[in-house]
Amino acid sequence: MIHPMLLPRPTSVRHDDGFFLLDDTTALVAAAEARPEARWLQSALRPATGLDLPLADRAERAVELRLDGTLGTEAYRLDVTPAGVVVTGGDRAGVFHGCQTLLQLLPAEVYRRGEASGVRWAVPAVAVADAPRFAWRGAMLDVARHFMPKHDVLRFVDLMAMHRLNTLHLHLTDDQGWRVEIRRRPRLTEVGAGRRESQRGAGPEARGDGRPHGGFYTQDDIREIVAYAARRHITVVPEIDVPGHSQAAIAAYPELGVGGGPAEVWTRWGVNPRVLNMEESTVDFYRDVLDEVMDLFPGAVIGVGGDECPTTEWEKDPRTQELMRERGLRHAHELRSWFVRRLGEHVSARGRRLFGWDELLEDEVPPGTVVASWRGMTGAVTAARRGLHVVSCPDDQVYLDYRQSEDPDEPIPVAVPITVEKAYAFDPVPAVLTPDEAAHVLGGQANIWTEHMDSPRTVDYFAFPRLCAVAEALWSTGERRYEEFRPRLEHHLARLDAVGVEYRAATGPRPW
Ligand code: TNX
Repeated sequence: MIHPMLLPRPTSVRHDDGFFLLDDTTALVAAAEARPEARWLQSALRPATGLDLPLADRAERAVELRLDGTLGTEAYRLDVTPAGVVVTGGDRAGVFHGCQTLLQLLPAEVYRRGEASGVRWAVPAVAVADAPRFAWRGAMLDVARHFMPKHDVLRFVDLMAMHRLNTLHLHLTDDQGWRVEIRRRPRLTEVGAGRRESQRGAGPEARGDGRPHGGFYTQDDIREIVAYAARRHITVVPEIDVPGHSQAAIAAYPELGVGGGPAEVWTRWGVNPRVLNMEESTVDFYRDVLDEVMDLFPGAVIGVGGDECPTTEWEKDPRTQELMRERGLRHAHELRSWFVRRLGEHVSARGRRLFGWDELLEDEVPPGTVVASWRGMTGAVTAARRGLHVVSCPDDQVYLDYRQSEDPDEPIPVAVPITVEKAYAFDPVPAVLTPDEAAHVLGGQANIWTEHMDSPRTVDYFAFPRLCAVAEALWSTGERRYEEFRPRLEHHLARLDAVGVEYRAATGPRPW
């Protein structure tokens, strides 16, 4: 019997005798509703196996895709016998996850994009029953600090799907770049998508990378990414970060800044003192932006950031003080929640929910807001107790920009080490919550901040294999033991090798 070494680990796996051989007599039989998943499976299997798996109404030797609503959201069963393969999904997403598990049962060569010769495409006989622990299983990509070309985003989406992750949070704007075309405000990308060479500042926080950089997604690019992800049952959550982290927008439209003075797209890292001004016209500007964003991203949740917003500029600015008096606000930080609330009204008027970082909890937040707890898990506790939905992404466990070991050769040694083992121990539900409170935790996500990742190669190195560990923490139920996970991960790395993922090897940093 071949142990299938599935990752993330399914709820249950029964191993039977024998195997099913995929060959040129095998056909695909799919419920009408699951045709898109059937076509996806065909295209996933074809390059390496050279097999077409034609769609048929019935067949002697078939891979069959069925739907059974009693199984539940995203759940599936996978039954392999020598006579055939049946994938039964609780919904289309469940069918898709079952197909991903089917791929993992095949030799790792199945992930290659060219025909692999001399491989027998034998699927071991098993009965898998599986369902996710959490509904929000995410990864955040910061495409603002360093742009990730569309082609590489699509590849990342495929890697997410392979790990049964279902939410891609795109951090689309920051001080250092605006990455999404907004038709009514073209300068956001004409000016805001590029940054010039930095004058290196003092101290590590103040340093940029000293190189000009740019790039953005056209609206067609975004539609393509969203559709490509949807095909893989991944929702893309956009984030337009306000009212801090906004210098790229201010560079494009100086009237958005406090005092209205000129700015350039920021060339340094760290927390920027520049913030948006709190005029009504700024609310109008961002409503227009969010209108286009909501047209592009059909998901239920729309991110507005809200993190790391210094109040010093507001405190020093007479016009802002006047606005505060008019609005009956006593402390400058209340302006941030005022602004976020205004945008929240706009977002909820279109039936969407606001999504933001845990700083939002420092003031009242609109009901229905989804809070990302990043400064450890205290935000998760506070939000859940206030009845808000939570996505856990504590920096000390799932910030994949943090270094992976204490090894002095670790390239780009940011912050504290987060090993694979540490990432694997991630639990999105704080232990102190009651079951009722815990029900507010939608799930979690790993955050990939890219100040120090200027290429998709580097993102591979930081994301993998830690993202494999996080994916299992978000998908699998039951006890998690690292000693049990480790051999499965070792086996799984052969799949990543076949895809061509430049993960960090257990033997240490690569010599670059
Ligand atoms: C904090 S997490 C940030 C980001 C940085 C990150 C670096 C959050 C909401 N803000 O702007 O990129 O730390 O680890």
